Amino acid sequence: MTERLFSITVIGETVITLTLTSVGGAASFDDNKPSVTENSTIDTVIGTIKGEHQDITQDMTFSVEDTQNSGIVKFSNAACVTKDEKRVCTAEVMVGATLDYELQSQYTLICQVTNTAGKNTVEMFPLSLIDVNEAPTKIVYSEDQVSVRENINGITLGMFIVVDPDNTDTHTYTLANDGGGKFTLTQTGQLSVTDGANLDYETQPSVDIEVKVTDSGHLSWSQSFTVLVTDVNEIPTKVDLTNNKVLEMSAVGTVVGNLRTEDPDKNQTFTYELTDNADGRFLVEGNVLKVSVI
Ligand SMILES: [Ca+2]
Ligand SMILES: [Ca+2]
Ligand SMILES: [Ca+2]
Repeated sequence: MTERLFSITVIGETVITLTLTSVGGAASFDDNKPSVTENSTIDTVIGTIKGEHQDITQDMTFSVEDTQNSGIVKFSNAACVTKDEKRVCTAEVMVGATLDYELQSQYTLICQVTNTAGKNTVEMFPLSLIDVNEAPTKIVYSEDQVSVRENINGITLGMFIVVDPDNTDTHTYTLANDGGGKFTLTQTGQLSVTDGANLDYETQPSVDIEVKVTDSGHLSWSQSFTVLVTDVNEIPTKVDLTNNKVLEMSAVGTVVGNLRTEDPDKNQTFTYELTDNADGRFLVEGNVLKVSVI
């Protein structure tokens, strides 16, 4: 007896197989495990969705959703051919929305294929985002204001803290401008006044510095800050008299001269008193030295 083999195809009842491949995409991945690099622009091709149908009379359309309903992936229109006695339809899988690895790194795609007869098949595919290093975007200071009191050398101030889209990135801090050598910064962002800074509110009430921060992938961000030098009341350094000679027998109330003061602080007022009035011979009124007794 000759054995006969029969192949029976039940038109319209056959299963449609769905496969998601990296064909045409920027990154290669195993079939049905798509991946795409974060920050890829919209319309970037990720790969190809392919539907196969044993009924060559049936065309297919594809649609996609994801469990987060983010619209992260979209399909192009399908193109269909008959090959090896199958109907094969393909569409490009493209980026449909912003891809931010740090926001979400895994998605589940719900892909549906519908044939001409209205029959559906649904497949779920995991989509992985690939992280890329991104540059730091900002530097903030640990206090409300970068400030320091004048005259204090070698003091430790606050910390600079970087903002980087990559959550686990590491960073090194340097001063691109150290304010003329008045400030230092540790690699971890700790700001200090140098030993020889001699910050003086009266001559330089603010000092500009620039902080540069570099991440583990050598991407950097620089930002300028103004350090406010705050005023401290300082001791007067000198008192003198505009005239220090007076004739003998001068009348009571005769003006000898005016007292003047030198003081590091500007716009200050002074009061005077005589700690030694030469046995009552002189008195001071305001800043005026007068004869008190003939
Ligand atoms: Ca990243
Ligand atoms: Ca980074
Ligand atoms: Ca001062």
